[in-house]
Amino acid sequence: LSQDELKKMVGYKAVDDYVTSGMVVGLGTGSTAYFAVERLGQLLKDGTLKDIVAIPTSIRTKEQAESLGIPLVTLDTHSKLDVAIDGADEVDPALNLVKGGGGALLREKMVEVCADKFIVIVDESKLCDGLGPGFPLPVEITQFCWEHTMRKVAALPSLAGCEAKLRLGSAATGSKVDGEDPAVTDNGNYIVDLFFKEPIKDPPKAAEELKNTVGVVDHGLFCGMTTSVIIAGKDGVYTKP
Ligand code: DER
Repeated sequence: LSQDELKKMVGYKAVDDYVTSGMVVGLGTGSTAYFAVERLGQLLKDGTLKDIVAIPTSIRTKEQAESLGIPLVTLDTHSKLDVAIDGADEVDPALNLVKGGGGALLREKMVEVCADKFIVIVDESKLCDGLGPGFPLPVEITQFCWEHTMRKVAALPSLAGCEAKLRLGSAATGSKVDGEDPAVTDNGNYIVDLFFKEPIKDPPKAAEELKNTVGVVDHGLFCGMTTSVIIAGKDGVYTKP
């Protein structure tokens, strides 16, 4: 099975297994979440699901959902969601995540902390023993004095040894540079990607230090948020825990 077919399997399964009529559903961002949004649109169209409202986690997910006729609301009217479904860049054994490869981490976290269930959908390549080396940690920062904030972030004790790089080009393409200008998120901020040679020893501590750094809007460590991870691997689909 191709990686796209694996992503489609878990995206569809998440909607089939966790979404029922009448729910408020958070829609993630990225190439795996794309399939969950597609499945939700299908089931609404064929009448399997009714009375669903959804909250997108990025402008591009909003546009995809609108094209599928999925009724959309925002956190302003719906601060409590039944379920949110999203991908991840890395999943550690404690189900802590690195997210933000697609530049949507702030809206994703805002939505996903409000969901009764947060279902993560990944292909097996995202599983890791420790967060960091497998995918750079995105940190969303203000544009004002970004170099100052980047220096402060890189010097945080829990992030020792990281190399910080301002994300250039499109915010959505992760650390793959596709332009010379700084990437700007849906929220008008910059993103710094932190590259690690060794795993982050204490992700919750690192998350706290990042949030306490003035100039940091939010970061891609999603700790203690995951309800379940649906994983598509070569031997089929399985769920953790
Ligand atoms: O940017 C994000 O947080 C995405 O959800 C990312 O973590 C996963 O994107 P992918 O499904 O395209 O790998």
